[in-house]
Amino acid sequence: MEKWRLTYRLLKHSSNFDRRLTSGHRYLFGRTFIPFKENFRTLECPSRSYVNGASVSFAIVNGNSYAVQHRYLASVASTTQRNPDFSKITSDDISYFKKILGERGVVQDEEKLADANTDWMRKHKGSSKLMLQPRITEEVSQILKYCNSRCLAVVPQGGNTGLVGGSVPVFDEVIINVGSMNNILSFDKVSGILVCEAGCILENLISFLDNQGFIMPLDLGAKGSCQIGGNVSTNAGGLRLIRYGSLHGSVLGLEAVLANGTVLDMLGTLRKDNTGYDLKHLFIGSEGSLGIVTKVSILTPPMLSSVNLAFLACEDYASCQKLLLEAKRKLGEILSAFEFLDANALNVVLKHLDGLRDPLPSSVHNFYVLIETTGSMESHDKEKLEAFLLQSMNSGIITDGVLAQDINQTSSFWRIREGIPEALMKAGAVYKYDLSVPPEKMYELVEEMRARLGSAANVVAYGHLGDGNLHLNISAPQYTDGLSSKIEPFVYEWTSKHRGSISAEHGLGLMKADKIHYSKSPETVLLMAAIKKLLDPNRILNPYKVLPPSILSQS
Ligand code: FAD
Ligand code: 2HG
Ligand code: ZN
Repeated sequence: MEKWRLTYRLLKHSSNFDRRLTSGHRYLFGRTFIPFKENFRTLECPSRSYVNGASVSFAIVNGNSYAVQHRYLASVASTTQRNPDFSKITSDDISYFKKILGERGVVQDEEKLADANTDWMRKHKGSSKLMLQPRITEEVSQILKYCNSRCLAVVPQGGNTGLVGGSVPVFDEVIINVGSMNNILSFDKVSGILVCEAGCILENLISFLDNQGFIMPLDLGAKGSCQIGGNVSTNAGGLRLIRYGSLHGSVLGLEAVLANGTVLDMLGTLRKDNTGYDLKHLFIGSEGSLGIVTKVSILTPPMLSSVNLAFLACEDYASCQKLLLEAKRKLGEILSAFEFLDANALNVVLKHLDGLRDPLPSSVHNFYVLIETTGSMESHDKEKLEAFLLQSMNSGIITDGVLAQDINQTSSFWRIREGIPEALMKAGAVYKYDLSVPPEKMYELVEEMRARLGSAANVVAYGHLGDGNLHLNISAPQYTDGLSSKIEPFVYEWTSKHRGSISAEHGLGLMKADKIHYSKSPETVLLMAAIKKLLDPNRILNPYKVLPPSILSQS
């Protein structure tokens, strides 16, 4: 069986907006290409461009030296005051950090700090003067112990690809980046359990596993920059969740360092362990507010030989839902991704990313769905997929479609889907919402939003339909108070009314710290605050994020 290998060029944090998140290719493991019946065509391979450029300007709010700088005023960021209990960095502090980390681990270079102070969306900008780069857990422990004793606030940072302002300082917090802790510690082929340090870049892990005949259970557009520690800390979802579940399932163990420097060894490699509370779950998705994740043990699935990708068109949203149901029923265990985008999303990508073209150019469609199957028996998978596509076409659920015929087509289909956030950044200002909504209601919100905003903005919808996760992105020439007030709180109230979640996978960060009550009951939020106070009594870890500062400052 032929096996395709791709050379990935990783480029982390190049300057300004040219941050490369992914090679633009997806790994394909011994692909089979399925020719399909009359209705499905083959496609010529377009060239690709991976530049993530955007020339947007900041609407910076300049108050006193601790004013928060951000691009629009619709979040907790606009009202946050620096916690006066926090100390400011002194030369003695710098000397101490140099003593434990050496010169190399203490970054004061302005250019590097400018990058580390600014989030991927260019919406949030801190003013930290110090980034620390530990190489081993003991150093993380010493840093936190010291910061806790000095009451120096810190922000844990991974690849800085987060989309909710969680990974950058709000004021002058010390940035702790574990990117230098990037060793793979062990891999067990029989169990498929990988143990690695938190700073490993996701794409490097994918590459490592590729050589072992395994895959990572998560995959996302930011894989070229994001780190596994960041993925765990945000409980990242991505494109494979429908098949392999969330990180709460595949992360088997963790090592984390608490605010006072205590190292919690929870780095189990067992599938089953019911000895008391499973505390690792507190750190999965806690966005650096409870501790710094330093090591991860994760269950990885074996690479299967037959992978297929179809790019399909549906005329209405109801058909997308029917297609999902049918895909679950008919494709069953081989279904590995079910992603959707609407016509506005496709148009933004085609307009702003070079080298891509409409896979179904003969007519305009309202919705597009990518269906990926992954299985172990080519003939079986092929038969299943062909029967499913033919039936969907005959019943009118899909109106057009194309099956990837080679690795280039597969890459370009995925590039269309994964490139949407990047294309939107190039288009101008973008208001981003990441919602879990009952799938049958999901597109009603999009239509209501379009009616509210009229021609003032381009309302774009896409996401992980198979997981009930809508990415509602509102693109406009610039951020304005008028637009913000038409979107919020409406979007949160609507989501809450339908018992949805205001953060399906990106977290709360700074952007939604004061919005948590839309998705969590007051009692739950109070318990979270109590846990935070227990683990981090001085609140030095990622302050102003995740929980409303007003609740944490009570009592
Ligand atoms: P960062 O952005 O650096 O940090 C994110 C949060 O985790 C911060 O609160 C930070 O304080 C904390 N953190 C980071 N490292 C640690 C650590 N070692 N210990 C404790 N806390 C830590 N998300 C999805 O869920 N699904 C997607 O499909 C997806 N696609 C994306 C596509 C693009 C183009 C981009 C830009 C982002 C995407 N994201 C997606 C959002 C983002 O959450 C993920 O990229 C990723 O999980 C963040 O990892 P990171 O290493 O960049 O973390
Ligand atoms: C994706 O699925 C990411 O592409 C990013 O989660 C979504 O930018 C967004 O809104
Ligand atoms: Zn997503």
